[in-house]
Amino acid sequence: MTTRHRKPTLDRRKAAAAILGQRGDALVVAGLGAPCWDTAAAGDHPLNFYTWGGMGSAAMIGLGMALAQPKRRVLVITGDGEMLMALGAFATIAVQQPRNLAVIVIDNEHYGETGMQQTHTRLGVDLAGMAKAAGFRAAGTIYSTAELKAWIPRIHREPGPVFAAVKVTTAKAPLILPARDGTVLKNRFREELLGAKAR
Ligand SMILES: Cc1ncc(C[n+]2csc(CCOP(=O)(O)OP(=O)(O)O)c2C)c(N)n1
Ligand SMILES: [Mg+2]
Repeated sequence: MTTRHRKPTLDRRKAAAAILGQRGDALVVAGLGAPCWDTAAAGDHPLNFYTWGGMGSAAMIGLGMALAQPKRRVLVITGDGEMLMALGAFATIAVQQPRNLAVIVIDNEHYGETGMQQTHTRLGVDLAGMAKAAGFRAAGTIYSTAELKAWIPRIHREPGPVFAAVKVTTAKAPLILPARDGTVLKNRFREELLGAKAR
């Protein structure tokens, strides 16, 4: 745990849009709930894989994609509650060392979607420290716009696995919902990525 705890000030929508605005041809996995809405709000895209309600799966889906598509950057954008539920993913990702994977946690220090119960990151649990200790090549916690600006090129280009926790406020953002049908989302993603091979 970290003893120093700064108050989050960043806006989740602006942070997600700043990161995704430079996604290039990356494959994006959005963790359940609000990170899905953040990702949709930044612009729907056939290469967005929205997990909708599947808690604890985002980083592992991202790892699978990164291993299957080693030439493509894979970004996982998820929540602190979702990541805390899947801490074993840090170890598995560290063992696999995917150069093309970045995991980004939109860390509002709460389970926002279910009523703003505080999570352990609110109490000092340091996700970036855990990722680094597991064996990620780079990991950091972002509190300011300047830090975010410095991290964005690292998220997109630094050899992974890269981890970043973006500390954001609990301000409510409007619901921007993507398509919900999992089969439609999967087929759209596969066709965009694999073309005729997907059929
Ligand atoms: C297995 C499982 N348990 C609980 C839930 C209910 N649930 C949906 S979103 C959520 C909170 C997610 O918190 P976080 O990942 O921090 O995202 P935030 O809404 O704060 O951005 C919970 C507990 C669920 N969908 N699946
Ligand atoms: Mg949260």
